[in-house]
Amino acid sequence: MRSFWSFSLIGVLTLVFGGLALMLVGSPPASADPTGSIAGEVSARPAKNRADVVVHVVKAAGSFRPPAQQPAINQKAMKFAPHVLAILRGTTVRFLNNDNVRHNVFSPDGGHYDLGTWGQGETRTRVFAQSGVYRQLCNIHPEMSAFIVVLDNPYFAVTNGEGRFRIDGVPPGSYTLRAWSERLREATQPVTVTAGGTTNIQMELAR
Ligand SMILES: [Cu+2]
Repeated sequence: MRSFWSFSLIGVLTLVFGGLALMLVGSPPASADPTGSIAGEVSARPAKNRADVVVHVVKAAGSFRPPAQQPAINQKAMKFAPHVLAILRGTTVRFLNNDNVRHNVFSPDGGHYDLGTWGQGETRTRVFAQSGVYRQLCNIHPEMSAFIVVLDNPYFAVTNGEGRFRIDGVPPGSYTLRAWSERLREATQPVTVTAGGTTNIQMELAR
């Protein structure tokens, strides 16, 4: 019995003083995230216009490298997918034909380019060195279209079907956020990003 009580006493004392010590010292510093996030929702009517909106930071300091992983635009089931692709300036985009018909890719933008016409399983690439909006069209199937939005910094996102977006890894600071849509007038909004925080944004787009 005696050993039981002394054992318990030591246990209780350890807990009490251990707890006190932790309270005094505080929790160990977590590796603080030096960047923040911007998240939110774009509203528009009709609801389908909430999707495929490019939300991006207009101007940010720094020099940025294109991603090692090259994004792709697929031509599949007679459609470009994704319909809207946002990329950092300097990024190489791969164009894939996944249909058993031949497709072409050309654009009237960027001084007009034509990547040619090719068959199933083949790929072409293009480097987008200048920022801007580039329509992607197919001269065989006039109903096909897509957009590549080339941006000066990597702080961008494309909204999902509900109009939601999230941009992570943004250095703290005050910025202008812009929303670009194929069909609606662009909108801008000031935004402040804090380290470790998420700034919530609501944007409304109109025609
Ligand atoms: Cu086509």
